[in-house]
Amino acid sequence: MEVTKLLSLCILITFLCVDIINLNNGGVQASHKVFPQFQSLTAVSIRQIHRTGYHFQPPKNWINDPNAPMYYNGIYHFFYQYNPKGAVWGNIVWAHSVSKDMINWEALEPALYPSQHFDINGCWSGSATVLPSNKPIILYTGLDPKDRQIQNYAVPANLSDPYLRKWIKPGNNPVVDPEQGVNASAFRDPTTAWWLNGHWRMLVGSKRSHRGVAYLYRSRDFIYWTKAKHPLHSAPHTGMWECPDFYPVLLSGKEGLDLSVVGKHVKHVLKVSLDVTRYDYYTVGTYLSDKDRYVPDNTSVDGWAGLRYDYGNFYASKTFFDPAKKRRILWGWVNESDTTEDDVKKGWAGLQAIPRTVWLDPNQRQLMQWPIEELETLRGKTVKWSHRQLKTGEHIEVKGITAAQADVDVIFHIPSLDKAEPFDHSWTDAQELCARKGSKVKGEVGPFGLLTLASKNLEEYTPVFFRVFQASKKHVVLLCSDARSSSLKDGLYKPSFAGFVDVDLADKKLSLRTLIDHSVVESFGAGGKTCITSRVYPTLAVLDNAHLYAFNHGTETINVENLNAWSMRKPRMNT
Ligand code: DQQ
Repeated sequence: MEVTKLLSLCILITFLCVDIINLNNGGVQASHKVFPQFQSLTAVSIRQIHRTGYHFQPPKNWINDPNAPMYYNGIYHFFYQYNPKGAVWGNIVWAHSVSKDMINWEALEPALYPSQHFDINGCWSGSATVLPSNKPIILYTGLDPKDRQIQNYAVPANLSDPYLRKWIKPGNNPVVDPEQGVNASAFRDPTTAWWLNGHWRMLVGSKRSHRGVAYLYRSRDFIYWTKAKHPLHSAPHTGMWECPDFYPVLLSGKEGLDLSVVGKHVKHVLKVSLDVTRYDYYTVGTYLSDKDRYVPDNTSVDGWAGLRYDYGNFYASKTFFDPAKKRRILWGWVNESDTTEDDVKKGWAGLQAIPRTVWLDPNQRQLMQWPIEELETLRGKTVKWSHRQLKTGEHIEVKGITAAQADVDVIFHIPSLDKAEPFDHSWTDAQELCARKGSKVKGEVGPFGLLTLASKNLEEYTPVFFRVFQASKKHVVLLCSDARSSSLKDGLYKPSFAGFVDVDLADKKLSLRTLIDHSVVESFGAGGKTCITSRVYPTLAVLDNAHLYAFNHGTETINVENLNAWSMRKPRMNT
């Protein structure tokens, strides 16, 4: 059974599942499936119909977590977990790319690879901190000869090299050892450090039995770290917390903040990547800096019922503060949904979502996310519609752009909400609701939206759409990105990803931005309140045979107030 499907099933029988995952991994407690027979197979080049045009990818092989994104002396640095020898997880090194705009990338030699007793069995995820002396420093997880997870640091060999090509791992590593009581096979992914009251602080993800934990460490000099008596935060029944991320957000406005900002004008966000479900969850809350504790607001819940950055395929994410444009940027890994055999044939697996700017929603209950503005430099040929009606049952083609590699931004206006279908309060699972009420299931207000990567006669299509329900006091909005009809090919994982959109429909408008790139469809509902990324592998709707439509299968007419769609050019991508 595919791991992803298995994982969905597992939410019900969670901890049994953790054991299954560990078995698959040959005993190493990280949730990447290990395929020894494929680990070092060189890429086979075939017709690359599913390779992306403008998403971050190396020329070949496997990639996973984003590591240590940072801005340093005018250059954006991006590191990521990479298998230099094959298209499955294994032989992991820190690949390194540099950019001036986070869209065009130049690949450098790997920055870190196993070489010392403190990382001989692996260089796993970590983060960068730029010290006040303007020196960057990386913290990462190393696997020692006994496969114990320990935390190390690395520094640039030559600060005057603008690309920081070479990194040194000083001999006084590791800087953090799993001490007694800490699970040495579940102790990884150090965060960027923040400075407060004379000490650096950083987090390491872990678990104690089934309780997810973010251990807090303090240091005066970045070298000698001591574990705080209490973790920054922990939550029962959530399993291993991978790749924690903790940062302040302004109560109002889109500006990002340096990690060390505290005060009444900010809230804090704690994100954890839950190994058991493979989704990234976050809470919005308060950092009690005097006690070094984080308390989520009562509008945010820990665990699987909580808020997600993305209700689709998006994991092990990490943010960083970009001082050049005063914004916080989010990077997330988008894994494949095809089979391992497909990946070996393609010669590659995994990509990074388009970097997103994140800020606090004015409602202060959740984050907003939007693709970085630099993406717009790739926009080419454009099509514009204004004030077009979508009557019930209609689908109208958006003609004149490369529909397989496009950026689409639409504002829908809903003339009347009176007939919205009633919402049943037992419908708490958005993905299940989307499976039940797909794009072809007629409604009243919706389903309406886009049919992306569609073949001419709709044998294949990935609909991204809204459906509006009437609950007792408010409207409930569902956003779906449904892969079930995305491909005629069998053996793919084709989930009906969905999330609810916490939006006020007073103006009767809903916006949708969708980035389409051959095998990835990244959508931002209501200005970035709810985001969903789907991986799809059409067989007919490929390259010039892909089409894009706007559609409405609700009884109520929907107006497309504005639609802008662009063909997207290819950036320089790690060549
Ligand atoms: N991937 C890394 C780990 C991390 C996991 C290993 C998350 O450090 O916990 O490649 O995808």
